[in-house]
Amino acid sequence: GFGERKAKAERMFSLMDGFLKNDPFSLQKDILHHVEYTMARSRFSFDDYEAYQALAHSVRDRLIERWHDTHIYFKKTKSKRLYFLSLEFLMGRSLSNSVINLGIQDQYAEALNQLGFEFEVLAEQEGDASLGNGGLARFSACQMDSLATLDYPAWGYGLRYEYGLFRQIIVDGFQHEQPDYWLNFGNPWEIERIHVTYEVKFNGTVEEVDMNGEKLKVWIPGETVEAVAYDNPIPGYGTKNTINLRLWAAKPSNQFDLEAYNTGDYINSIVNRQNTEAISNVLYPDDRSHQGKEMRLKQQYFFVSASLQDIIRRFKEAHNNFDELPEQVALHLNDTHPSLSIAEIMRILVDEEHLGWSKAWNIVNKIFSFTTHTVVAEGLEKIPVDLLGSLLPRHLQSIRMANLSIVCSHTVNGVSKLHSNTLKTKTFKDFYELWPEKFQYTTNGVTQRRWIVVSNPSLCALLSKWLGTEAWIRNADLLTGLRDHVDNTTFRHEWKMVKRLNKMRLAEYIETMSGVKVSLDAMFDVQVKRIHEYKRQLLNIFGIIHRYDCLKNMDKNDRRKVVPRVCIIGGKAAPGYEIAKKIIKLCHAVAEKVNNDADIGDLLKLVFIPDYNVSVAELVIPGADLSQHISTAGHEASGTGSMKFLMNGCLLLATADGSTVEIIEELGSDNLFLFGAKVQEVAELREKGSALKVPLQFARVLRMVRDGYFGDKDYFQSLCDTVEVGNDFYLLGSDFGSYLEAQAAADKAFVEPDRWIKMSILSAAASGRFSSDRTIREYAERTWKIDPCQCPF
Ligand code: Z15
Repeated sequence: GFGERKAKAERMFSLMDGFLKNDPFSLQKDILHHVEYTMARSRFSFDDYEAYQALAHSVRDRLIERWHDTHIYFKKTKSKRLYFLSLEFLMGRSLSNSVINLGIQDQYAEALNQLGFEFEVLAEQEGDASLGNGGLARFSACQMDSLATLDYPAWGYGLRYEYGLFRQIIVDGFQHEQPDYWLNFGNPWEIERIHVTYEVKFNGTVEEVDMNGEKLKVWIPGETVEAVAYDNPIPGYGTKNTINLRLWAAKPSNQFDLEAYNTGDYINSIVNRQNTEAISNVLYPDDRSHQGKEMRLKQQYFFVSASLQDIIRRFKEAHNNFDELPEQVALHLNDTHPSLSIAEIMRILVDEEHLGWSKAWNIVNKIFSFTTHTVVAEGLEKIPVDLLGSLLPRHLQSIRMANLSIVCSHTVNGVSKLHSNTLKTKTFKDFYELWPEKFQYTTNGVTQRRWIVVSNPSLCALLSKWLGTEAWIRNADLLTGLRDHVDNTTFRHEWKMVKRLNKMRLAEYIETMSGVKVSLDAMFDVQVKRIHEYKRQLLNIFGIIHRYDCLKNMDKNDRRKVVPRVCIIGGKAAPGYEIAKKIIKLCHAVAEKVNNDADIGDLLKLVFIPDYNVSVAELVIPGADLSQHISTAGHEASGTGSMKFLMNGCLLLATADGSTVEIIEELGSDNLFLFGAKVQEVAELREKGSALKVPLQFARVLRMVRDGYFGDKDYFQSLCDTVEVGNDFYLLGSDFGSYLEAQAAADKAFVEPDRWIKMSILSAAASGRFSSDRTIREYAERTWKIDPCQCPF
């Protein structure tokens, strides 16, 4: 009875000694407890890595408490939930972020000091969780942070790849890919749910069976795989709410292949069982186009099926009428990758819940929203009919993933204003004419918790000091308050010192990574992002070659007026993307020449930062003076890197593409360096073909590369072909002149430190709108129709 249960609950609570305490002494006790009993190391002898693990486990315990309470509360209040479905999440490291969001950073620092450790040193022991490729995946991670912080009852669903995005190593200037077996040393941030499992079916046939006179379609699968849940708590900042990111791993199913056993083929049947685990083994490393890959389709369906079974089970625990589904559940498709969800939920409602097609269809039409992150129609996923037909015989109805998503979603979101216009007028023009009301846009954002508080502690302190509050950490709009102090010389001096400190951190990293010594007085000019032709890293490198060429031809007197530059480039190329790999090699070839030219010295350095990932970004972005976002107009759907640089007081050199257009609206075009063709000019320029005007300097740089000035003459010819007049799809040649002008304008501004710092402050002050908190609030109110639900303390 009730009394018995209450007594039991009280006893449990007293055994737990209440909830975990966060004073430094309790933290120390817990850390040592984990050294001894979790790590099974002696408390008298453990190294930094073991200390990190024990520390992480003590944080995990605290996360689990809040995560439990949050979910009990969500359940109790029966609030409508958002399920965010994404095949990629780039979470990066968790330790600092968790401790900051839990609000116990200082206590931990003190606890560790007394044990003879430094928090920052232990934090460096953590590897990145790289379960994604680029912008889309990091944007998913930022959105999870904002969903938790804003108290939305949300769940993330994804795949627990055993191999994350490859590690990039550079050998002789060439990219090599190494497997990222990230779970090798254990992962304290996940909770294995051995009892949360679902069977996922593949292949086989569809048969019609007669059920009491009614003909039913039944899928007889050829193969069954088990999905096991791994939960990753996501803590909000300044709230108790801690939401869940549930990632699925594939395990062999317990449905034995009886036939194989009976025929005595025991060993082979075990080997076959093991093969099923391969489904969640590896993340596909292209951040576009996975056309026609069977394993990729298997991953997508495995993910979708497990997630939906879980979602429907949870719904049915509290409801018995599917008409209530749209009031209780919002399903968000992050790009087309999870769009099989639509066909799968129809299958569940029709085949398993027997709702009938039209009733099911009506429900399904009210629950999905879809965000597309791409511009070009060719980038959209298509699945060959025969592949889908054999793998999922009951789902074969539509195979253009975007079409499926648009038809069945109530909202189709673009990721910036410009992107949305492209969707309406080009990519999905026909659909837009049919259903104009479906098409919306919600401009991307990034979380200031990760991109200022975690990655730039000195700027964080400075902001709080001058704004007189820490409230900007939950409300980035308050950053506009920095404008009030822009004329204050003390403030400007402190701002400059913060930038210098971060440049120092970065310079040290560069020296250890590449052996190149850089001057802190130089302008740090950074372009870090995936390598793509449309992002035009080649334009940047050509600009550097031009700069080098000018320096070589300059007399000593003129050289004294030149602003020294450290050009920093970083990013991964998809393993099969030949041209992108050649761009990386060219960057190294130019660096080799320039950096070893004693005559040039500190006036110009070029460094390639290998293995660009979230934790490297945390180091690089705060240390940048200038950053480049130079895609051909109309090709970058949004771009989120620019927002991180903006927040960190870094000036932008950019084209009017994606989110830059909106950054200009906030910042004013005087406070950044804008260049290049506008989106409406691009088509016309392309039509000109070989009649297109290209500056002489461009032709000269191209000639230098072709003639072998940087070595590897033959290897670079095909790269040069891609930008030859008449073939220059991304318009490097025609934008080169205005690119050089923008670079000259940046040089000019840099020699007026006061002006530069003002621009830097105004950049950070304009970044509030690009917080993912704003993005998430817009989605929640307009698209998902969900309300905050704060778990009381
Ligand atoms: C990806 O990272 C993006 C788009 C895609 O279609 C795929 Cl498959 C991967 C990026 C966009 O290129 C970028 O402009 C945008 O900011 C980001 O998604 C987040 O929306």
